[in-house]
Amino acid sequence: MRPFEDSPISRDGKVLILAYDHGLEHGPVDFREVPETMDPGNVWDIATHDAVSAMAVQKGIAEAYYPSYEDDVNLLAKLNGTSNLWMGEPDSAVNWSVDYAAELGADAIGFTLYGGSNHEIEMAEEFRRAQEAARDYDLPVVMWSYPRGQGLKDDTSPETIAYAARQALELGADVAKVKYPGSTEAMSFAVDMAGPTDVVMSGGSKTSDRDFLESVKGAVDAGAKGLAVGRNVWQREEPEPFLDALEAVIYEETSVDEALDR
Ligand code: FBP
Repeated sequence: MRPFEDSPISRDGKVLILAYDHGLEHGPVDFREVPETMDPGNVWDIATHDAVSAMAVQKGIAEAYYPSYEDDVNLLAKLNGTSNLWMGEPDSAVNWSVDYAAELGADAIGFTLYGGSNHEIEMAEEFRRAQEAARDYDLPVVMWSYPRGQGLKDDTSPETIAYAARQALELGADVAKVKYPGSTEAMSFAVDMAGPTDVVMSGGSKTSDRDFLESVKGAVDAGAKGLAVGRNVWQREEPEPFLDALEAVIYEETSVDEALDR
């Protein structure tokens, strides 16, 4: 395990990963609200904010933009991903290898596992290959641990999220990125189930400043090490002041009111 205290994608043992793989995962709809975000360069600029400890992108965006940002932004190479045009059981194609990500200068590896999908077995085997290759390069591995698919009735119940966190530990991820299960108590259950694997909260669709900060605060109070977020940052007209507030809640552990007053 590679705890955040010793990780190139953390700041003081905490983390804020800015996710920007939505053009693949969701398509144009996510850029509709703030059309400037269609241009990856504008989001890389946002990632230079001090609060952001790494930027998670797919291969094409890394190839095209990382060379211009490598002095200011840590690269989290999101290896697998699938478009929303795919209508089958949840699955995710592996789009680049750990070797190639390392060659591009990646600081960490990201990989989605859809526990509960009909494709879970193949995805876990693909994760195994990526996780072991990442160990060769001493790159931390973040699992987007998202139970979904066939029989799953509630993909954010406390039991499901705790299971997702545990799956990340059992399969050798250093970090489990899980959806917020709705309360500090439920997130704390997930953190306990993850053991030595660090847990970070996944952002989700855009909500109000206060609602989102309350969830982040709930996760941090539960022992989560921070956040991996996309839409709740760059779908805001002014992401910088919101990153200031997130910085306060995550790294300084302030209250939500204090963070909003800044
Ligand atoms: P958000 O904060 O915008 O939810 O981004 C986090 C993330 O995991 C992205 O990396 C990914 O593109 C997206 O969520 C996938 O969302 P979902 O699978 O729930 O549609």
